[in-house]
Amino acid sequence: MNTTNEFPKDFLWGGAIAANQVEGGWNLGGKGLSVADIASYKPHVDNKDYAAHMTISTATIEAAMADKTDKDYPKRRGIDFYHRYKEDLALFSELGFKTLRLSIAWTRLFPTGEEEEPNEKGVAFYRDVFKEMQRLGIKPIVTLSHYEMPLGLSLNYNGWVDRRVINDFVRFATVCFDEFGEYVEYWLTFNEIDSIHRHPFTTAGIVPDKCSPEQEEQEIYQALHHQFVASALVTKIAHEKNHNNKVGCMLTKLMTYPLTCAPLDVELTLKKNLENNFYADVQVKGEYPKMIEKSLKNKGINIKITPEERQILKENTVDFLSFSYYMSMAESGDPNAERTPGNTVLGVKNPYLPSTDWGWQIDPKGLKISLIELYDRYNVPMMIVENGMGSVDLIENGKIHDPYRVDYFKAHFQQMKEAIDEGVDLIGYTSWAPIDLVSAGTSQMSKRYGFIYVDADDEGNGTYNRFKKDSFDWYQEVIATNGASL
Ligand code: BGP
Repeated sequence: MNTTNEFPKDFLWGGAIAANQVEGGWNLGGKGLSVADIASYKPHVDNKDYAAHMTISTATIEAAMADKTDKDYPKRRGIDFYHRYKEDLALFSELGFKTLRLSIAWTRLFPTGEEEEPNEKGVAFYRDVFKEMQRLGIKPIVTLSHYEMPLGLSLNYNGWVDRRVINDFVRFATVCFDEFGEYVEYWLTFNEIDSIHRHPFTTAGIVPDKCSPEQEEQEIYQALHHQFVASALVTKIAHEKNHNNKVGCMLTKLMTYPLTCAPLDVELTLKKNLENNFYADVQVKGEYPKMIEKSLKNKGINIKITPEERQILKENTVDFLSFSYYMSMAESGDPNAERTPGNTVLGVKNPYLPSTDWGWQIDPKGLKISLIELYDRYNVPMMIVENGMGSVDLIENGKIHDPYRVDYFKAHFQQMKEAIDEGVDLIGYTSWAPIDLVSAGTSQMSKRYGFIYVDADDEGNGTYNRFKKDSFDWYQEVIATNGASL
């Protein structure tokens, strides 16, 4: 057993961002509107996590489309990565990044999603980004779809509910492999594919009022199935284009504990964890788990799956598994068990764990447990592609003291190291997010994750200048020593 803190040689240390949360330039270079561009932020409204999508309707979409400003739409502004990417990549390089996970905005390449040929300016933008990364020795991990589906496909097809969208995605992904293949080896198909249940619009372009309430569950599962098939098809194409391409799936790891050892709590927890693993089961093992199929049938949900599609899933499994990990939660048979905002929207509050300012319960040990559980179940290389802590940071004279962030990461890294020492094949880690960006769930800027502070507020005021937080030096040292400094 390796007794030093050093991580495996060639461990991919880095950070993760998504186009719609950083780029801005929402209407530049021929870019079309994506579902992210209509996510609004209204100050003083209780804009809690996962609430935003619930207010989406055909009417709010139409109002957002008529508004040509970015005033109420922070994701249209991002952090201006579109213009400042060289400066940001230089900072990531100074951190010592071996890798950067980023996404390609589908609408920069295909503004409505249905064009036959890609938008050249969009292609040129990403080529420039990848060239700069290559110059700096930072390997990209590219997410093909990170909550930024073309709004046109959402409006015209109700997003992934319509199987024709598979072809649009395959065309987009093929262009990405052709145009950027010389720079990219690691690809992820869908960010947090399981989140279709929590925010169907953001994840899959499903407009709630286009489905009847009785049909909604059915439509969501059908849309998910189309994403599974699309993921398998592009995995096939990636492998055919270049045998060095490695494609991964991406799961929100929602580690759940029984609140007590009452057998009912244990049973409910087991079921929750089986449901959470279902998405990786299909993509890593290549088939729907039998018990999931049965439970869907029991709920009256009948996904249309052709024999050809089953074969596509079976023959084109992913090369590695990636996941996001922010928190864990508990489950209980007691309907009065405490549920509070934050992660506990998804479960019950765990009395043993502290929470972030946004109520997400901090649980480093849960990361180790997740790694062991997932590796034992799937036996493929793994990457943690999101992990971090949203907090309110204060800047004074250009300095940001964030010891809480260091504590958070340190505790998680130690648990990762223990899992590796116990045999887990963990090949990379990208923090969410190395630089402050617009929150996916709340559209806030003030929910800050970075080692780098961005001078912008929730309304978009500020210079957008970048400042290194104290945690910047700390992460730099961790990477430079490959974990030995922990
Ligand atoms: C994940 C998303 C990210 C990211 C992160 C933090 O679910 O993949 O895009 O934003 O969560 O969430 P939030 O931004 O809501 O704090």
